[in-house]
Amino acid sequence: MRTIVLATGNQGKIKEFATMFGRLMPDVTVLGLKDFPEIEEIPETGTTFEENSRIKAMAVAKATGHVAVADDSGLMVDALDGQPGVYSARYSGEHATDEKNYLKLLEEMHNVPMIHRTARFICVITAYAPNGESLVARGSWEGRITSAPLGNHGFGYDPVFWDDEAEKTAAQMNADTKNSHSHRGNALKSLLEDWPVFWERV
Ligand code: ITT
Repeated sequence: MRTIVLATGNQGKIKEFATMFGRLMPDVTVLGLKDFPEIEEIPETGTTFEENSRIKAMAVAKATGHVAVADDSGLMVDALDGQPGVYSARYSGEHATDEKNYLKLLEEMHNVPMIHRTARFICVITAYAPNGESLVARGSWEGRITSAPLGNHGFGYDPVFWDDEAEKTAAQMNADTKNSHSHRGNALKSLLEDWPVFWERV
C-alpha cells in the first residue's frame, strides 16, 4: 500500500477527494492533515490558485515524506470582477464561516439582476512528491449566484451556486452528482489522466 496525504483541513474537501481517489486508486491509503496533528497551519500567501495549491502540497510532502495532494479553490463572480477568488474562504473576515461568507456575497449582489449573476468555481490541484516531482491540474464549473440559499448538502458557497443544466444549487445535489459537475471533480479527472506517469516517477 502506498500513501497519499490530502493537504487540507477542510472536511468538505476531504470527503469529496477521498471518495474520488478511493474509487480510482483502491491500492492507495488516503490520509488527511488530521492524521498529522504536528503540522501547523500553512499560510496561503500566494495570489493565484496555482501558487497556493503548490505551497500547500510542497509543505505537506516535505513534512510527511509522502506524496501530498492539495487543491486551492474558490468562487469567481463576474459582477464582482472575479471576487472573492483566492480569498473565498476568508471573504467575510477573520472569523469567517461558510454561512457568513455566502450571506456577505448575497448582500454584495442584492442589486444585481439574474442575467448578470454568472460565476464559476475554480479548482487547481497540485500533487507534490518528496523527490520534487509535481503534477498540476485545473478544473472549473460555470453557474449563477442565487438570490437566497437553497439546499443543505456540500459546503462553502454550495447553497448559493446554481447549475443551469441540473436546475439545482450545488447544495441540492447528492455527492455523486456534485462530483460529476464540479470544478474539483473536473480537476481531479484531469489529474488522474496524467497520474500513472507521475506515480512511476515518485
Ligand atoms: P484548505 O486550504 O485547508 O484546503 P480552505 O477551505 O481554506 O481549506 P481554500 O483556501 O481552497 O480552502 O478555499 C476554498 C474556499 O472556496 C472554501 O472555503 C469555500 O468557501 C469555497 N469553495 C471551494 N470549493 C467549493 C465547493 O465545492 N463548494 C462550495 N464552496 C467551495
